[in-house]
Amino acid sequence: MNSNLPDEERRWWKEAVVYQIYPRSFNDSNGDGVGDIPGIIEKADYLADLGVDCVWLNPVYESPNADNGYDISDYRAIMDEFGSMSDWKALRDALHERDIRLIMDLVVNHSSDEHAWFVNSRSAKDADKRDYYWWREGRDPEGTDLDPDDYDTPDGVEEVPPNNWESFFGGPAWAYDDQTGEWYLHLFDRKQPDLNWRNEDVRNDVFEMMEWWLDHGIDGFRMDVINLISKPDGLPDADPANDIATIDRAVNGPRVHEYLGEMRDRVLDEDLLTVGEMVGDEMPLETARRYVTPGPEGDGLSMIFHFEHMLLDEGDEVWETVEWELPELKAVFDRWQAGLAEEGWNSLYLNNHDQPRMVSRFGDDDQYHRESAKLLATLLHTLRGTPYIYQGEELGMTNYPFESLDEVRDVATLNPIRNAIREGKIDSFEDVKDAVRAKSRDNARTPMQWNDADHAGFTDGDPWIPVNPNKDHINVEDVRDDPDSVWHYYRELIDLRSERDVVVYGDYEPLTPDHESLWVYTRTLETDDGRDSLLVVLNFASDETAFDPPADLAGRDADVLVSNYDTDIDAVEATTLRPWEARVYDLD
Ligand code: TEU
Ligand code: CA
Repeated sequence: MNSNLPDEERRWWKEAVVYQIYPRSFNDSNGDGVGDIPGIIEKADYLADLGVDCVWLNPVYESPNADNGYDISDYRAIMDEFGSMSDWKALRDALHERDIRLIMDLVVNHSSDEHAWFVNSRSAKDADKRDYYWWREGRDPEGTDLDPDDYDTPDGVEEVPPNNWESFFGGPAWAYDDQTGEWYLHLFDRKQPDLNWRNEDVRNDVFEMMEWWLDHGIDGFRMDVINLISKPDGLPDADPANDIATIDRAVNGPRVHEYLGEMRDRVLDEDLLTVGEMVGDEMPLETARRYVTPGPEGDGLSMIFHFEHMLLDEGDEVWETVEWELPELKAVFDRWQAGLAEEGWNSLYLNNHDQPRMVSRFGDDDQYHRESAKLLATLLHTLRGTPYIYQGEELGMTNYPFESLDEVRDVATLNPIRNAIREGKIDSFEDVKDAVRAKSRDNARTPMQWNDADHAGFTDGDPWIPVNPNKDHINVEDVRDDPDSVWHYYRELIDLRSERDVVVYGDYEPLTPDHESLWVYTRTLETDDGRDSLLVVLNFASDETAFDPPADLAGRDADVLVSNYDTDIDAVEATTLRPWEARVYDLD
């Protein structure tokens, strides 16, 4: 690094670029159509060439795969399809040898219903592990707003669950279980029962498991829906006027900081990268800061994933999408950049395994595919925070042109569609096709496009999910050959981050909050060496846009460090930006 920023202010996880791997879709080494750990090892040099500093591995634990590994049946074993524990160790070593750290997904709001804990728990009301999950008696429908016909109970059971919560994946958040005639809570699929964190034994078991993985040399955790672990006392009904937001009752619950504080004290330290996924609508910044402030005032997570920019194009129904507007997108980021400027740290992401491809969503994946993918990359790498690249993003991978339900694999897409067809709200897939194309999680899960061969070089067998036909012109082989590609542009941005402290630590100041298509900001770092400043100018439009610099910057000497167009500039001046043009000016 290039400034004399004091060492105690540095953190490796602030300086890092994280690369997210969804193993099922990354690289298949044995031709069964499913990506696996040996397949990732084959690509370790690829990751090193790209220049990333850390890998976040989506779940690879033993799982019946109701939700692709987010339903874990053994936290200390590797899923057979993905390989063995010795494969996992070889992956860890292959990454560490290349100076790439490794963080693992921690999925402890719920387990699989096939986990030994749940198998025991459901077996009898007085089973040892009964209280590891949320079991409740049903209610008489009389006097509730609930209709017993909406629940999947055996003939003769005319009752409704203890409250009206709905699952994030559609339908009720409670399932009736025949073995004991009680209901269990599942905020996600019915094969993902929620763990009862009020039970100290649950917490002890989780913390021991985390220590076990840390003893295996990992560098941190990405914590799945960690703000759902504390449920409100009495499990009160939610406001039925909300859609799935009914479970907002369970978001940032009353004891969540107590539980995370225990985790911080017993398991975590500040040299680990810990990133908590925080579902829900807008989160108060106070709450956010509490999660990311070092202990004992805060929970000590390195950073969190919030969803506010992911909600901008969400309509009221699962398949309703609305247009997002640039001023709103900026407002979200400006709020978080300012909100965590003094205390805490931001994560930066524009897509992941649950979200549509960023170039299809926020860019123009057709006419200005390359330009807009690069512009979004510029944004991701020049805001203040830690960037997360989702596999394939560095090629500009796009959404998938779904034609039928047969191409859909995701439980969060299938469940609501099946429910809606059953309830007569829609007739067929055709009615939701556009929405699936725009929003389904499967858009992110089509296989990584390594080359233009059959199945994009992902597998020699039949891929578990279809390959995007645009592998013919969007693939690793081509982007590595083309010096002007999105891929090489990512490398440039990653290099810039390691060369210039201002990219990591500099203050963020937005200059055009209300502009319809321009996003302009400065980054400034003051150290004993003096001041280092960058100006970032992004044209979020397929048209040209005039840019007039603010008076205090106009006329200043500057070079353009990175841009997605050829530029020949030696000062900040009024200019016309080309479609999706991005420029990073060096002001010193
Ligand atoms: O996701 C949390 C989550 O609630 C959303 O991403 C959700 O999947 C989406 O909005 C539904 O349309 C995490 C994981 O990232 C996801 O893959 C898992 O399915 C989920 O938790 C359950 O573990
Ligand atoms: Ca395989």
